[in-house]
This record gives sequence, C-alpha cells and structure tokens, in this order.
Amino acid sequence: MAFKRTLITAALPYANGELHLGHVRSTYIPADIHTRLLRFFGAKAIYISGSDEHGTPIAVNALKEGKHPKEYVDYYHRIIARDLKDACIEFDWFSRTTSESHRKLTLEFFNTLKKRGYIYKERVQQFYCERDKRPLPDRFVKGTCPYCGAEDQYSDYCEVCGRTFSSLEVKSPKCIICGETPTIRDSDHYFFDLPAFEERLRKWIASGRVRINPEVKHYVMNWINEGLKAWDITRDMDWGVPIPGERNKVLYVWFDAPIHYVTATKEWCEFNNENWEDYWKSDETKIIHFIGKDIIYHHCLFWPAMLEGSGYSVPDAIIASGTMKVEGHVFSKSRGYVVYVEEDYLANGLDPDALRYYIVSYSGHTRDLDFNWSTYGEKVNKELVGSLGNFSYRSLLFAHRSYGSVPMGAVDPEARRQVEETIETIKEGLDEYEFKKICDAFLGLADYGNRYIQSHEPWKLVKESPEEADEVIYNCVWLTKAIAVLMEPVLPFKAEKVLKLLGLPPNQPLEQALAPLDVGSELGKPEPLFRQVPDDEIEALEEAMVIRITRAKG
Ligand code: B3M
Ligand code: ZN
Repeated sequence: MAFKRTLITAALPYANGELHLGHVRSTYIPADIHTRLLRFFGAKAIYISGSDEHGTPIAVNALKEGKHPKEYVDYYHRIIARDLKDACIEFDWFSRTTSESHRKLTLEFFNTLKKRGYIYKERVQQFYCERDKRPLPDRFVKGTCPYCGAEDQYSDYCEVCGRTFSSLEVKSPKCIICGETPTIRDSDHYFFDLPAFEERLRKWIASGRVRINPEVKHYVMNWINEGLKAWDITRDMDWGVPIPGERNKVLYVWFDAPIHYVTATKEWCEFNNENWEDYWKSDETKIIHFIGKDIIYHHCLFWPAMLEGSGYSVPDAIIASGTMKVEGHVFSKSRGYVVYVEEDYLANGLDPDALRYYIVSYSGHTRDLDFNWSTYGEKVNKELVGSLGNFSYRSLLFAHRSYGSVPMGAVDPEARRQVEETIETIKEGLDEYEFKKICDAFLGLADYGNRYIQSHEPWKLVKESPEEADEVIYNCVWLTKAIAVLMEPVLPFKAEKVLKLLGLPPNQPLEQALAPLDVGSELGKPEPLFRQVPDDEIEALEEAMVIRITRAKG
C-alpha cells in the first residue's frame, strides 16, 4: 500500500562519548540521506533520534569521573548534538531519554504490558558488594570470560570473543568500585514475557510485511527457533527510569531506549500540531528503523513484541548496516581502532561532505566497511576532486569567464537521457536502501559530463564556432545543475554552493534536475569544489592513528 508519511528513526547514540565513524556509518548518515531523498521525491518524511542516557556503562563512567550521571550525560548530549550538526546530519527532532516525557511514556508501556500479563515478577540472584553496600548490576562487576578466558571483562559481555552472558557466569568476579569479590544476594526482578510473542514474531518476520535483509531474517528466525527467553528488565540501581513502588530499581536501559522513538515522535508532533497516533497507531505511516548489526535482536524481537503487546504499530523496515572496521581491525574505542568525527576528521580540516560520500559509497550498506585513510584519500582525490569537482568547476569556470551568464542553448537530448537514467537509478537506490548505488549514479553523470566537455572541446569552439560553443557550454552548465540537484542528499554543503552560483536556493525538488536553464541568468565565480588530500596529509593521519593504537595497548 502507499503510505501517507514515513517515520525514520536512527538508533540512539549513548551519551558517553564523541560521535565516531561507527555511529555515522551504521546509522546517522544513511538515514539522513534516505530522509532527504524521500523528500526529494516528494514524500513526507520525519527523521528522529535522541541521546540514550541511561544504563550501567554511563553510571560506571560517571562514577569514575566523580560526576553525577546527569552531569555526565548533559555534557555528552551537547557534544553529540554538535557533532551531528557538523556532519550535516539534520534531525527533525533530537531529544533525550532523561526527559520527563520519556519517563512518563516508558512507565505507560511498562504498566500496559504488566496489566496485560506480559510483565511479571521473579526472584533472581545477583552480585552484591558487602563493602559498598550495594547491588552490582552488569558493568559494576568485572571478571574472566567464562567462554574464552579473557581477563578483565565486564560481567555481561566479553570484548575479546564477543559473547554475551548473564552476570553470574563470569569467573573471578570483582566489584569495579572497590575491587572486592562480591557476594550473591536475592532480588525481585521484573521480566518481560518474550516467549508469549513467539508465534506472532515468527509470522510477522516470515510474512515479509517487515523489510529486513535476508541475512538478518535468517538470524532472527534461528533465534526464534532456538526458543525465546523471558527478558530481565530490572536493574538494582538508581540511574534510569525508576520502577514505581520499588526502591533502588530502574528499568533496564534497553527497555526504555527504543520507547524513545515514540517519545521523540510525540514531542515532534506536539511542536508541529500533529497527532502522534497517526504515526504509531495507524497503517498509513511507514516506520523505518536504521540500526547497526549488533542490535538486531533488540529491534527485531524485543521491540516489536513490546509494541505489539502495547497496541502500537510494528516497524515496516529494519535496516541493519554491515560492520565497521578500522584498518582491518574490529572497531573498538578502548583499543584505539576508532575515528572520531570531530577530533580526527573535521578538526583536521577534512570535508564533511567527503565524509558522507566516503561512508556510503565505499561498500553496499549491508556489507562491511573497512575504514583506512589511504582508500579515503584515493576516493576523495579520484572521484570527488578528479571527476565530480572537476566537471562542475571546469564547466562553471568556463561559463563564468567566457559569458558571465547562461549562454544561449537547448538541452541536448542525449544529456537529458543520461539525467533521466541517473534519476531512475537513484530511485532504485532509495527503494533498495543502497546508498552506494545513489553515489555511483551521480558520479557516473559527472563522468559523462567530463567526456562530454572533453569530446566537444568548447575552448576550441569559442573561436571557431561561437554558436556551437554556446550550445556546449549551456549543456555543461545544465548538467552541472542536474548533478548538484541529484547529489544534494549526499553532499548537501557542496550542492548548496553550486546551486548558489546558479542563482538557486538549496533543497531543490526533483523537477529542477530536468528543468532547462534560464538563458542570460547570471553565473557566480566558482571555486574548486573539493580539496585534493595530498599523500603527506594521509600519512600524517595514518601516523596519528598508529599513535592512538599504540597508546591504547599501554
Ligand atoms: N544506544 C546504541 C547501540 O547499541 C544504543 C542504541 C539504542 S536504539 C534504541 O548501538
Ligand atoms: Zn565494592
């Protein structure tokens, strides 16, 4: 069916660090491009997210820094919002999980699910520190991985072998606050009855009503076939959404975080005088979640079950990206295999649009992306500087110098056909969530433009046959406009620049890609669109990375 509107969500970044390439690749840039493209093709689309501010890792980090968790997340919420803006990632709404509206809505979900019998209480055993006199959930305990024997791992997850486990399985546990061996105590926890949704989830996934890629579908079906387990949604601590009637118990961060998709929608709707139920309780809205591969379980099982159990719509598409690596290594902040958007990229004078382009054009969205500075340099220099930038700059410079305005001419039918084909391919890329296809398409148009200008040699024609020169330059400028319009979702800063030289405002609609030029309208003086990144600069960037990795090894 045709949807009236689309809601695009990006997985919430934890408010515990600067934005890095792992974030922007898995989620924020592709989802931003998707939203812009939907609008470009005339659809109504809303793009939302927010800072994920609860959870034990944040509580532990704040404790280490001697800060209250609220102070800690306030800081990172600001930093993340800044980094997003600098990478030209534009949310319609970006809020936070520590808000009052979010607390209320989370409890509404909790109460509804409890009333309907999907949440029940059960006694569990958990670590307790007798010296600190407190329970020790998840990351408050470190120990040896029960599977691979790696030491100094958090009690719920091993960074070395990647397995997750339940806290009590960890060997030689130690309290992260004082280093004591914890004791084990009883505690009453709330559980979400995931198994009650088994058949509904199985049918939903198998029916194809939700778009998820085949590989992910396969995983999810396997999990369902292995049998789903009830989900412990309580943590004994004071940082999180407090459970009513309980002392020192909050909801697990993964219970409240996805609810923020609804919180943010409601906040946006309130601000824009719309009805949030049109988004979450109606078949007319397409809901798309952009996520990383590591949170498929949460989005394909827990979250749809929570929605279904509370009477909300379930998502229509869950788009999981491939894994991000750095110089061939698994992405890891603690081991130094990380590239920060601000510190490592923008602060070095590198171009935000080039980042957006590199991130999505390197490989297909579901494939892995192995980041390294040398392929970054190659792609920027060859594709953005050599092809795209070169064509726009040459065309505009020639037109500006020789005419100062759009010369007489008409659109060459072959050039028009090329643009029409490019639009078709971009449309396919949008429908297939294949961002590389979109980039390849407008880059291909620039290649065509370069061949066009090269074969027509307008620099000769100006002297030999001025009328023909007019025609050729008209078409070069026309192609430049088409490319700018079509590249805008991926390269918004650069598109704006080019459009300005042509006397057009940003965010042009689809029709503008094919519209003829205004003969005689003034043309601005162009500057090169992209800067060449020389070898010595790439070497310096590589060097800085090696230093960080070495330092992380200690
Ligand atoms: N905050 C980040 C992650 O695991 C986590 C996402 C929440 S989405 C509801 O990628
Ligand atoms: Zn302790």
